[in-house]
Amino acid sequence: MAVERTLVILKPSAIQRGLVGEVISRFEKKGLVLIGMKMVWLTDKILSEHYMHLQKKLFFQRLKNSMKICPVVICCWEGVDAVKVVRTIVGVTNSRDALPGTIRGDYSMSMQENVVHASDSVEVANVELKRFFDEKELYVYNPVLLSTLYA
Ligand code: YYY
Ligand code: MG
Repeated sequence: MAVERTLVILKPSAIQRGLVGEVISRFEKKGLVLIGMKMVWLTDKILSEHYMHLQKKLFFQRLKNSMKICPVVICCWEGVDAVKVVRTIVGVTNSRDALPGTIRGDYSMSMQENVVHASDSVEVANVELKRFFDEKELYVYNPVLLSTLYA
């Protein structure tokens, strides 16, 4: 069993709509372990890196603008297969296609304003965590329920 870390950003659509607690609660209740969290106002520079894979898209600037209308909340979640588990909880990119029970499926009707970002592979998660967190902001501790959660 591989313990992984993954990056989640609660986008402006989560902050503006008061969904921060609800979204974090879903990851917590699933059994993922929160090892880092902070509120940040993102800049065009970091967003250009973060969305580099979309730089040729017509919506690139619009997407970046939407990510800096207000601060966001950035989290690091840890757990066995955390990258895949978090993506499953989040749902597919277009919220109108996302299944009920997923965050995007339950809370959004939009492609762009789809509430959360989540890393899409272990490799990407490692790059994204380095981009948004200093190593000292990620905590190593012993969650007492862990042996029960993964029994
Ligand atoms: O990883 P994920 O967020 O599900 O999708 P990406 O393909 O990485 O795109 C990042 C981000 O860009 C997406 O969450 C919404 C936005 N976006 C968009 O506004 N319009 C598209 N046609 C595709 C993506
Ligand atoms: Mg992506």
